Amino acid sequence: MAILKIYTFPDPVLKEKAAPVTKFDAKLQKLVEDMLETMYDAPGVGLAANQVGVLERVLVIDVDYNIEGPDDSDDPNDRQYVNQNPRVFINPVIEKKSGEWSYKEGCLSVPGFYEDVKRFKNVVVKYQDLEGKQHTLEGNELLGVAIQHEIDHLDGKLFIDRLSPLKRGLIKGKIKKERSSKFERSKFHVEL
Ligand code: QAP
Ligand code: CO
Repeated sequence: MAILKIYTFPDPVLKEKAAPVTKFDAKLQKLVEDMLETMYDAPGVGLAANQVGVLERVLVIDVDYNIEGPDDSDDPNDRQYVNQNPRVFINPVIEKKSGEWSYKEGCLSVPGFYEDVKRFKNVVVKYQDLEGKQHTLEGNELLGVAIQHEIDHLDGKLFIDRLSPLKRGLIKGKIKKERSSKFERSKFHVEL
């Protein structure tokens, strides 16, 4: 298993549309294992293949687990993961959607920013597992939001693209300013 690099806004790979998976082989299994490890390490509740630079329709989600350990420790080795419920979705398609629900979303590809996003409260998603077998699952509230947020990634869309132009502009401006100051520090100053 390996922890993969998570691409962040404005990397162009996040704007690409991912292609359907056609081969359910060992390589796909390895990608899913690495994506799960990367999500739990982050930690996050969902990860789409685009976010690790792979343009295939693959998602991992776990909205059920908790991390326990000493509150004062930053050491990942002190973490204890409880109630893990890893879900894998290959070629997911939303079949039914209903209701409205707003949730303060974040994204591992837009670190440090959280905003309310309005989405469907309930979705029914059709997807394949690692063996290529078809399944149908209903997701409500947090799981429903996670499925919609992650499928958006496969279509090249970020949660900030669903905000008002004003909020989106504010966030994009802050990220660009942050990036340029980091660049300046590394290029022109040895010490801080
Ligand atoms: C998508 O998001 C999601 O900014 C997954 O500094 C969002 O795991 C599903 C994260 C809302 C359901 C509801 C974000 C971690 C994780 C950050 C995430 C950060 C560290 C986001
Ligand atoms: Co995301």
